[in-house]
Amino acid sequence: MTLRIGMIGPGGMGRAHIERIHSVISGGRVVGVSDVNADNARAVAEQIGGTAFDSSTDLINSPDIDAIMITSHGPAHEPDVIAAIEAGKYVFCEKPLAPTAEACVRIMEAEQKAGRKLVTVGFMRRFDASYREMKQIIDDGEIGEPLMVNCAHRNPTVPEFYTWDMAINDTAIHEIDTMRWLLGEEFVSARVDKPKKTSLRFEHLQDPLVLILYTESGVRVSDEVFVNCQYGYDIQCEVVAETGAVRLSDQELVQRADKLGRRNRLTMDHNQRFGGAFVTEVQEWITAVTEDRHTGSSSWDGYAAAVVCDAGVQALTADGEVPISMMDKPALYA
Ligand code: NAD
Ligand code: ISE
Repeated sequence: MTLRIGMIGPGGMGRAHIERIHSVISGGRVVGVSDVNADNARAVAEQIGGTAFDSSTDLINSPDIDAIMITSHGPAHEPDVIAAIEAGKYVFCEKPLAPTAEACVRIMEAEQKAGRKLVTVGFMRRFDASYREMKQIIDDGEIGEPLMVNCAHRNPTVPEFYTWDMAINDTAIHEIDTMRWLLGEEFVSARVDKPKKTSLRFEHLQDPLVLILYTESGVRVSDEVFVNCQYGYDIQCEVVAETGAVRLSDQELVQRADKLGRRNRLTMDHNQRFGGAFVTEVQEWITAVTEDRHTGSSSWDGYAAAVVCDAGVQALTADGEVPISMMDKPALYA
């Protein structure tokens, strides 16, 4: 059986997912699209030989669509995720699940009413081979208890529509989710340190910044977010533990040696850096949906990340630590 996928918002991320699904991933095909930009929906539908739906509601409720992928902008996710749940269809939603914790709570309420987990949030780093090996080393107790984690999330540049809060709820959200998963703990406080700003940024941004988070057991996570670093898409992570440390290795498979020295190429965007993780993530989702089971990050993970983001955004304009408190986890997500 080929899973018939309907995609809402086939922009940059959506088209990259379509390319993967139609080339290296098996078991699924994007057969319908919708977009607020109807011209875009028509163009993508023509490329894939599928249907351009007039609205996301029509796409979600179509009997010709088995499962939904949402790759529109974060603020647009909530109504479509809820409509997919109400239609009883599995839905893969790109991060963030929704821009605020309250919106994520509404999504969890809809899912609890449906009585089963239908929502997968696109936190792809959980599927990255390097992060997975790092987690295995920690979980096996090979380096003792983690004490500190130092992360860096650098992008070459960001467009002018990237607002000041997006450093946290669009960019750092990746480390927030990955660290919850890697350490198996929730965060209890957030602080933002604001170093000297790069001159190569839009005026409205604090760039770079450092988000400092503490977990329940006291692990300190620092996340340097620098989205106008110019030189590459550079993702770093080192876990310092009681008897050892483990860090992500560099990004490319080969190292060149020549008159200029020993060096490797740097990736320039998320699709290059996390191409393998995206393939594994979407393949696992298609396989799971075909077998009528949930996989990947849940709405609870989307909510937990949003709570930390809300505190981080607050910390951007406040001095000192902002406490983080989460609701009790509903039984559906236990
Ligand atoms: P984009 O602007 O390239 O594409 C978004 C598309 O959604 C556009 O075609 C736009 O017209 C459409 N759209 C907007 N509002 C809509 C609505 N209400 N209904 C239907 N369509 C709508 O943006 P993008 O870079 O592809 O980002 C899309 C999503 O993917 C975001 O949630 C973003 O955070 C996420 N993303 C994830 C990663 C990652 O590393 N996992 C990387 C980039 C983007
Ligand atoms: C973008 O939305 C992503 O998710 C990328 O992975 C991240 O690096 C970038 O900062 C975000 O804007």
